[in-house]
Amino acid sequence: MRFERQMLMDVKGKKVLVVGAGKSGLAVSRFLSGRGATVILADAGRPVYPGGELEQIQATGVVLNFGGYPEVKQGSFDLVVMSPGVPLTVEPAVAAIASGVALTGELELAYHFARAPVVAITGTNGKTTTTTLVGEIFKNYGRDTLVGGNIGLPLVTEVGRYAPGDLIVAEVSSFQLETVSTFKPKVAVILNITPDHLDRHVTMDSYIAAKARIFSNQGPGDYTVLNYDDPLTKSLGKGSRGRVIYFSRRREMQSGVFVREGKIMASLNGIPETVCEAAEIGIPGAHNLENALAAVAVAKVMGVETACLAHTLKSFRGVPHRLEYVAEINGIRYINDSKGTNPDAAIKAIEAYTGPVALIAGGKNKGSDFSAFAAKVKERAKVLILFGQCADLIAKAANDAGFRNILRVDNLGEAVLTAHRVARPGDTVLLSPACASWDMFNNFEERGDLFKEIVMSLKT
Ligand code: UMA
Repeated sequence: MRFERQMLMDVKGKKVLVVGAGKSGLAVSRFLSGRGATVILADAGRPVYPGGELEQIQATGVVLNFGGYPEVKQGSFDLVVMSPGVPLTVEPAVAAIASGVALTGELELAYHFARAPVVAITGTNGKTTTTTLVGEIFKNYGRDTLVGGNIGLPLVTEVGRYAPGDLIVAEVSSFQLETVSTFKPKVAVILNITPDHLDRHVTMDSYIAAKARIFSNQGPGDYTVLNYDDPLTKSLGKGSRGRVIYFSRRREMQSGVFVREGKIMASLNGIPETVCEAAEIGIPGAHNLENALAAVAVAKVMGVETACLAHTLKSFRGVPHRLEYVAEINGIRYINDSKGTNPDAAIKAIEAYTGPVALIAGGKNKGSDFSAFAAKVKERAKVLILFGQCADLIAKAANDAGFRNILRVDNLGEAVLTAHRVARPGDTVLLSPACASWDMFNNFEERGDLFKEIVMSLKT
């Protein structure tokens, strides 16, 4: 990835191509045009925005190039900024790399303007919950904290408002990490790595390599927080030049964050300290305990007082679309886990509940293998209700695992009504699709919001 630091800091008069006109591309375009760059915002599709956003962005002088990309060659652009969802195999990226035009992404750009220390959090699952929790911990501790990144708020939008004494807590994705070059968070967290986004990264090795870029520029004054229980993540520790802090929910450690006799313990300077009872944390499931342990590690290395930290761990109730309690109707609990967009996340969601589960799943396939998911369905679900593009693939995996109670429907509305019909008091109806939403929805939020709306309509 070639770019010059000076170029990012001083874009006045520079010609910049922004690729992808979603949230990230719009934010980058506004930011750069506000700093005097000539911005061409390109998109392979023809995005539609609500409420005059298109006109607003044009009014800032940004030139739109929708339905394809302009040609990139030496001299045509000074800089190309990629949106995270656009792969580096698209024409403008390939041409920029081949012709020596500087290329970067929104995360790297935002980092150049960050004055506050950055805590960056990645992982296949749990990123959003952990990022939000860490943000809450710092806010409750009285630090002005920007919570953003892959969570839905492009950092570049707000980064300039935060002073050196403040804090930036960034959820970062493997897509965003692909285009970083000098990004150097004070604390880098990898929660876990299981197969995901293989349609984009192609191999596990390249997915892991993208994740590991989160700490690749760290030095001795920085911290790398890693999950000791996740073999892939643990093994990355030897590659960090920062101080590695492990967390584990399975084993006690001399140094790190772990659980002893049901208590969350932090031992970072050789003296173990009790934070709170593991059972007291406000978010359900073993995977959420791991998220909480990671948050404890971050808070401790950044000097948060234990009493304040414990208070937030107990009061934090999670994030929308992640094991989100929606309603209880006739003794049946409805849970929205629309953010369960890969098999591993859906497995963890199923495991978080005792009692029979009516599971709603399906959507856009990201190249996932559904065999472990199907085995968990066989073990814990009473019925599997499938819709969307990869319903066939999941049905086959479930069948192969010996699970027969599979119901096929055409859409989410039918799925909820079917679940409502077959569930009994004491059951949990769980939307945890194990797939992306993009075959039928713009994003997982839209899918989750519709689920909640339909469930609430059952109440009346
Ligand atoms: N597009 C192209 N060419 C392509 C592909 C897409 O022009 O080859 C265009 C599309 O037509 C569309 C635009 O690119 O108009 C979308 O760009 P984008 O996919 O980067 O989406 P944004 O709206 O900019 O949102 C991105 C992140 N999306 C992805 O990484 C897919 C959001 O993460 C993030 O919240 C946002 O930036 C702000 O930082 C979402 C996500 O699903 C939540 N992330 C993945 C995940 O969590 O698993 C990584």
